Amino acid sequence: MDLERELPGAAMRGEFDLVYQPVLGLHDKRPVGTEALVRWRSPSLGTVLPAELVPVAEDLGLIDELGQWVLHKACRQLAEWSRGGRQLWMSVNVSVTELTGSEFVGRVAAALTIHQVEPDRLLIEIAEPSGEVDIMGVVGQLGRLRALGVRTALDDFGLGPASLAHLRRMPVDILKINRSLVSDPSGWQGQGKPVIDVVVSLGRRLGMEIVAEGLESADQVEQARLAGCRFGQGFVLARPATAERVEAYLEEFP
Ligand code: G
Ligand code: G
Ligand code: MN
Ligand code: NA
Repeated sequence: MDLERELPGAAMRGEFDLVYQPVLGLHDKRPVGTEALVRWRSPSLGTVLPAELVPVAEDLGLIDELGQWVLHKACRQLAEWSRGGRQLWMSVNVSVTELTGSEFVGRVAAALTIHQVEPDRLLIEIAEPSGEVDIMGVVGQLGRLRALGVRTALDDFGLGPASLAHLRRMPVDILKINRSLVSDPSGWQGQGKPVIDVVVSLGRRLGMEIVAEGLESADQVEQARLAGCRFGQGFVLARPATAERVEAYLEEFP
């Protein structure tokens, strides 16, 4: 496949890029952080999204190289946006394969030092683990990240197959409710609301803050706030954008 032929060397050729999607506090609609989302700008294939890129990188053994590039780029950007005392966090997505690699925690520590980023400004997001992964390995690594002072998030919660069994064991600070729960057309009115209410109260009782993802209307934003989600993300609040555009957006919130 073309992807597999082109991917080796893409990092060296400078073809990876990050876009950033702001996360807002739902009480005051101000940005509290941004999430780094990788893009592969391939001259021959066009823009390749992570859903395609990440599995191929894993198959080819290039996921650590990709992940390292993302981590350093995101930390450098965070340091830049934090100058002048701006309090923002940066989310970086990692796959379970990356997280459970033996070098992962050390690499995060190194990136924080190199870019002079306060550990609690970095948020590592992992997708809800599915059945086959080594849960205790995931739990151990998340605990080590937290011991560094880094914050952790469980991404796409509510989408995976074994949510509740794992949730109580996960050392995470933030629960991100997947947009399938949030943007279901019947979501906030009919059967969706009790599901969201229970997820929010479960997360909060476990000591987590809640991010509602995929907010696409003002009504959803208000419902998420009323349901107890402290933070929100979605196209109606702010779309993923280049560093320059996000920088201009942040400037609007002195
Ligand atoms: O940007 P997009 O909506 O296509 O992202 C889809 C998913 O890809 C996100 O939910 C995220 O979990 C994952 N993703 C985005 N950037 C990265 C990355 O740098 N590394 C990994 N492993 N996954 C990413
Ligand atoms: O799984 P993760 O949350 O990391 O995925 C983030 C992806 O979700 C990004 O690729 C982003 O483009 C997408 N996204 C962000 N906000 C919205 C939204 O409001 N609606 C939809 N459909 N996708 C969104
Ligand atoms: Mn994410
Ligand atoms: Na998500």
